[in-house]
Amino acid sequence: MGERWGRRRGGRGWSAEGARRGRVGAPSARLVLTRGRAQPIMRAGGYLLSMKAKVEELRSRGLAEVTAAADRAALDAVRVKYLGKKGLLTDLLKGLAKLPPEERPVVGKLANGVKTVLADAVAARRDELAGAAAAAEAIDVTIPGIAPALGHPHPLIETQVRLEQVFESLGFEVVEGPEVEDEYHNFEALNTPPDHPARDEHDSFYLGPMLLLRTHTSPVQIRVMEGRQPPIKVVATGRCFRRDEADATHLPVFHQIEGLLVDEGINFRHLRGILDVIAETFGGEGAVARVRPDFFPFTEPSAEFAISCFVCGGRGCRVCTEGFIELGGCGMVDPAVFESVGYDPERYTGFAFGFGIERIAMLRYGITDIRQLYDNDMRFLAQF
Ligand code: 2NL
Repeated sequence: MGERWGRRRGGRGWSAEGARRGRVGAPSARLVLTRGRAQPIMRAGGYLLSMKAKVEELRSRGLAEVTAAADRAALDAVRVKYLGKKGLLTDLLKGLAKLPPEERPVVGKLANGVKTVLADAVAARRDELAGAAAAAEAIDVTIPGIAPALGHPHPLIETQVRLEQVFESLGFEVVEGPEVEDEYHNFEALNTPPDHPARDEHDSFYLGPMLLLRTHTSPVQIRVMEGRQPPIKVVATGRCFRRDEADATHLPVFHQIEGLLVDEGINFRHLRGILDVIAETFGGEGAVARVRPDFFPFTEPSAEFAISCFVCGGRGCRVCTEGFIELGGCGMVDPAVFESVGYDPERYTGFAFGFGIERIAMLRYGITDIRQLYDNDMRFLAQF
């Protein structure tokens, strides 16, 4: 602003500083006194000064209003107000006619400069507002995401799938069957006579005179044998139902996994071999199966089987009974069962075994109450 704008007929130049001080119109007394033709200079100089002051004021007010414009509409109003056809700067330029001709270029140049400055400021503010609007709409990819609560398989089903994988790796095919069964497939074909306690209404869920919820997965094996000839090597898994009072180790609903292998020349040692593999799967290398005599209507001989404890390795601990964990039952398929499915019991022999999946899941995860597997309490299930 220290720049000189122009000179008046051999007189002293007007500094910007002087112009600003003379905003209200009157030049300083000193100036008046030092000039010979006081009056005309006063008039012309006063008008020039006031014009310069006006331009300067328009500049500073205009800039302030541009900066204050909060949106495009407000900014446009400011632009029209100052730079429009009937705007303040245009008005002022029209007033140039009142100036002596030699002074017009000074104020004209000044006014045009302010016009440019304001136009530039409007453009800059427009960009700024556009940028702000874009930023407000833009997606901030650096904001941390909200992780959706992902589920996972229920520990019981996960255990079932793991068991199925173990048996698939041993060459067994996984099969399924209906949960609603007829008495024939659930009992009769399995050599279970009508006076057997399991067939009592108090022990099974009957849906009709001959229809019930399956009490084990064995009827699935019957259906497989009805449909094809040996060799048979399958495992049936699924939900079974018995009229049990619920407690820490019993529920009216439970899951079973049951294996069946039928071919010529199959004997009890083949069964023992598979049971040892099951023991090693849970207990690691060196773990063994133990079999003790038992009774099932559909196997002869029958046995209960246990595996050496995978916690203490057989020395005895809280989890096991004298170093062994009792798992389920097994045996050689009773010839009467083969007869009911049309297999020649003279030609074919086979073994079967079955155990509860809940028990395996409880051992696996240290669950002490079977009911927790059915409560569907997310605080419990989310742990697995
Ligand atoms: C147990 C015992 C067992 C079987 C299931 C079976 C099936 C057919 C023929 C002969 Cl088709 N047997 N299955 C045999 C012995 C025991 O399950 O305690 N399960 C939880």
